[in-house]
Amino acid sequence: MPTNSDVASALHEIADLLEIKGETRFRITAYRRGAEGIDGSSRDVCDLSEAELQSLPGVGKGVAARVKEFCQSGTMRSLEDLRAQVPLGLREMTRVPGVGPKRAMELYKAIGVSNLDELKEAAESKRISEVKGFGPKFEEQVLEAIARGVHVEQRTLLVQGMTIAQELVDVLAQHPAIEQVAYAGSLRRYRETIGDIDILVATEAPEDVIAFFQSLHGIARLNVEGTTKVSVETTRGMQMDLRVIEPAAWGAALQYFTGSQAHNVKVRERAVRMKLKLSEYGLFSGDERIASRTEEEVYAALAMQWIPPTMREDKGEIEAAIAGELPEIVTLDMIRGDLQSHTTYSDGRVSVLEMSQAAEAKGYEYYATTDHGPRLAYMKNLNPEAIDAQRAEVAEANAATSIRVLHGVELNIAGDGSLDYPDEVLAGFDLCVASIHSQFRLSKAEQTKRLIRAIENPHVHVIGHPSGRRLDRREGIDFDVAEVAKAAVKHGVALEINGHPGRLDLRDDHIRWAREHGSNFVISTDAHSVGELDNMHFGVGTSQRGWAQPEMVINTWPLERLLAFLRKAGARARP
Ligand code: DGT
Ligand code: CA
Ligand code: CA
Ligand code: ZN
Repeated sequence: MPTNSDVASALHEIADLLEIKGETRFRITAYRRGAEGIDGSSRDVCDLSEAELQSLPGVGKGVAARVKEFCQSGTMRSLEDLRAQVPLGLREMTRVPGVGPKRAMELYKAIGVSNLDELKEAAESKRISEVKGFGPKFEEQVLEAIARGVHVEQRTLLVQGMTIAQELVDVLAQHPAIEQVAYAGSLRRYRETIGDIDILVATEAPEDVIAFFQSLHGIARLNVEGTTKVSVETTRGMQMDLRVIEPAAWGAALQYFTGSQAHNVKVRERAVRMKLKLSEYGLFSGDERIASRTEEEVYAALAMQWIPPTMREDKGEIEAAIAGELPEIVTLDMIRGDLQSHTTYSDGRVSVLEMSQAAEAKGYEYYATTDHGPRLAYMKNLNPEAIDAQRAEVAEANAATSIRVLHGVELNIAGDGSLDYPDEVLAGFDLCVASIHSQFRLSKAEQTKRLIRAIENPHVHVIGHPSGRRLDRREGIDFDVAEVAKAAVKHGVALEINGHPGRLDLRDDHIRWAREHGSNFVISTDAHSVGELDNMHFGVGTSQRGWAQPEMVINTWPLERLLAFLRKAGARARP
């Protein structure tokens, strides 16, 4: 059965193709919004009825019908028709500055130019200037752009790359000739965005494996180099590098292709100083391979601790690993509860009870609802009249589950640092998260002051997604991380590491700075649906990139200790 991301990909592809065909913005947007709604659905859309589909945000009647068709047949007539009408290379042509979807289609119709190579050749042989509406100047522009390299760096959100990579890894793992398979590169390092997907396969039968790649679906273009490297472009325009290696070199290859490049350079320098040579094939002493099977073996042979992939950025981890002083980092199994999430009292999809049961099913000890306070007036929020009703539902959820359900709130920090409710109302919540959702353009000094004022409120426990950035939409606020961290320590407030894949906020470097000032953290999903509770690993990965230690992260603590923190009882023990 197609996954939600398969369905969303197909809809995005329709939108891409319509754009090239010069269809109306309205139709294109309808497909894109539909794709986003489906991507964000917590349930498998192929299990939904057409009516249920249409209740997803952005999904209208037309899109719903196409989704049904896709779920039943594995494709959509309209997509197949469009694919037949629009050669794939045209999409690549649209990336040339000055060409765009409309002109690409015009050139295709007039002189049959259907990819970048043909475009270049047509410009060189001056055939483009013969087409009505195009001149020699345009030809020059095109050649210049191609010479500069058209591929403007396009980075993809970690979550999108991971979904695709994980699906492929799962498929490859089933292949009898494949002994090991994993994704590597920036994806394995949990970078917030990735340039491409790197997948590593260990096999004794590279030809079989490469033939298998070639038979896979969703591949637009594939380039095989010998028996070790396959570059792939997926139909959605994502780049993928597949490396095929012998099982005996697995650890060395995984270490090499995980990177980062800066990390690798430094590790290799250490090898050289030890009179060894490190490559993707292994660690060698002269001609003798002394380590290669596992990463652990390779690092051990270099007399250093194994370094978690998320820390491999050459930001001090190599020196620490040599000294045997890598800090302990947080892993998913250490997380005892999720402390930011939304229910139907604001913009969440399901009830307090359903979210609580889902948190219980994840094995958590505690869980908090934190619906939006009333200052977020443009959407449904927790207005003062609803607080008591929700508190009663929280009590019911406590009775109905074995976990501790906390009644929290996500407050909005106004430009001056004030919050949604008066102090006596705030005092009634178990947990107050305060976040910035507006006024992103104030000066650094004003933003810092605003955050610190919220921190100074005696009822605030957590600053939610402190920078307010959205990776796909807007930069976060500029603020003084050190000053905010110091104030947070002083007032017993934790800084959130928000695991929503569009946020990942605090970001890695900020965590690292805040940590130096003794800050506490909380890793939360900010889930708006049951499915989004699964995003915890993105927060954990980000916390690892920032070297946050379990001791610093309040939701690795047992319930009693967390409750003491929430009561702001005394000084918090920190090493
Ligand atoms: P990305 O794809 O831009 O998000 O970043 P990465 O780190 O995934 O980079 P990528 O895909 O170019 O290469 C994957 C890893 O392979 C990289 O982290 C380190 C290794 N690697 C690739 N090319 C080189 C190279 O020329 N020198 C070194 N030292 N390592 C390389
Ligand atoms: Ca990569
Ligand atoms: Ca790559
Ligand atoms: Zn928020």
